[in-house]
Amino acid sequence: MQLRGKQVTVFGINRSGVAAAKLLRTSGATVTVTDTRTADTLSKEIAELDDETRSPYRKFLGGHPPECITDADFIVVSPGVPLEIPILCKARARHLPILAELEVAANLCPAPIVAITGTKGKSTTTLLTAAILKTTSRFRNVSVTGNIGVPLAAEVQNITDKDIVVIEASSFQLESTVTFQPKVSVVLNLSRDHLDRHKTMAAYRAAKLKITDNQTPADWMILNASDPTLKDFALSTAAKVIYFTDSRASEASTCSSVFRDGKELFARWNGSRKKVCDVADIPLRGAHNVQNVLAAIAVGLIFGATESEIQKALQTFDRSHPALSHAFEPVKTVTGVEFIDDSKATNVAAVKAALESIENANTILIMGGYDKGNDYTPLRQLVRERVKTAVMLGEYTQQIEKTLVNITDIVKAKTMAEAVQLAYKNAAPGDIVLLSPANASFDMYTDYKARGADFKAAVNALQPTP
Ligand code: UMA
Repeated sequence: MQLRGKQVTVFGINRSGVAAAKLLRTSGATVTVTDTRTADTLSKEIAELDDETRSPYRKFLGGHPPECITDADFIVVSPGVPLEIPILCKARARHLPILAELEVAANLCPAPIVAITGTKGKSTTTLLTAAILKTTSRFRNVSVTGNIGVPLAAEVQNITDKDIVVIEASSFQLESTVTFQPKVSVVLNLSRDHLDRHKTMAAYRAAKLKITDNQTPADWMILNASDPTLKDFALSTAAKVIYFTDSRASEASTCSSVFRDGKELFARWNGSRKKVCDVADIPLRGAHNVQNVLAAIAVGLIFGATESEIQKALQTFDRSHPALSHAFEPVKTVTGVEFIDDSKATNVAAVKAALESIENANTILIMGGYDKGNDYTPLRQLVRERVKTAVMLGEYTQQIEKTLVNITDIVKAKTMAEAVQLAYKNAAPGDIVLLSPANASFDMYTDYKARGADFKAAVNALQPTP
């Protein structure tokens, strides 16, 4: 990608936008930045941007006026900027390329890339994959970037061809890629999410599928054979396909695969079958995490990880990474009632996975939040079997209530403290209280972390029943 002498406008001045602007400028481009937020709410980001010996960036704040793209050769968008805003529609009409921060950064990346996407499990699989690759000591450094929190643009200048990069790739990032070509792509699963942004499942799916657009037969694509919605992904890739599945089903297939057989995980690799590890080696709770581990093992095997290296990586896995907080995280047991924080479950599929992992018929489920166009019907059966009370949190729970009416007891709470107290009141020793909202948090909180922190605080404030 030729950047020297180019005029580029970066949309969004947050982590991705700041990193992209700095990278573009260092690479010789002249950069304009623009954000709908005003200067007073952007003081930290502006300080980070302009804290250089060079002249300040040209900025358009408090909106995106037409002048912000007048001179641009192309546009770089932050993941959080929807592509359908009027100024970007105008830019498209003028045939101005609109590129993701990921597209620009990956273009400048000298190391092989493993890109991991899916509706749920991306962060966990990214960390598991990085842990396995680190244990092999085949790379000078394993860099973990993307949706997990650090944009690739912020890291790419420190990356060499002796390293490897593991990227958690969201649909928002993939949507505006053009030449992005990971050495290994991983698609964990696909279910309804982010329809407020993508509008249709077809568009969401198309954004995810971009992960393999430029892969060739020298690359690999790892697919979840247990997810029927991914069946025809294999038809859309030129890469070698490897399946993973939490059942033995794919053993019969002729492709290489990684699978579960009872209490053990196996690989069918280069024509032979080998045991990789025990399910008991998996450091995280829940059936969905078996799938995440299987996907990470497949990546490890591609890069030559041995069984003992994989076992060591799993046994020494660091669970303290912030991305693992609020993801089915046990908080505390109060008078025999266990409280689990799954605030990161911002879609229906994640709640389904949580309930499948619990297998406790006496669960009190706290749900609610900003609805991204969810369909809650896939939860009906599990809720009938496992949820004795559903606590509706916040103002926007009408759709959930409509779906779950007559299936379980429904109670309503205005605040998290009230929701936790109600849940505790409805629980008996041996029951589980699960915060697994199925929705984004923006109705009441800045993000899912703030929501999870509020849940933990409310749980910690509970007084044990004498
Ligand atoms: N903005 C505009 N115009 C608009 C809309 C927004 O200027 O029309 C501005 C906003 O005011 C804001 C910026 O654009 O300043 C948007 O920033 P951003 O949301 O892209 O923020 P970043 O800090 O760059 O975070 C992004 C990802 N955010 C989103 O995808 C929404 C982070 O994922 C990611 O960790 C980070 O890049 C680093 O790669 C977060 C996320 O919520 C965790 N992701 C979604 C998810 O996981 O469900 C996809």
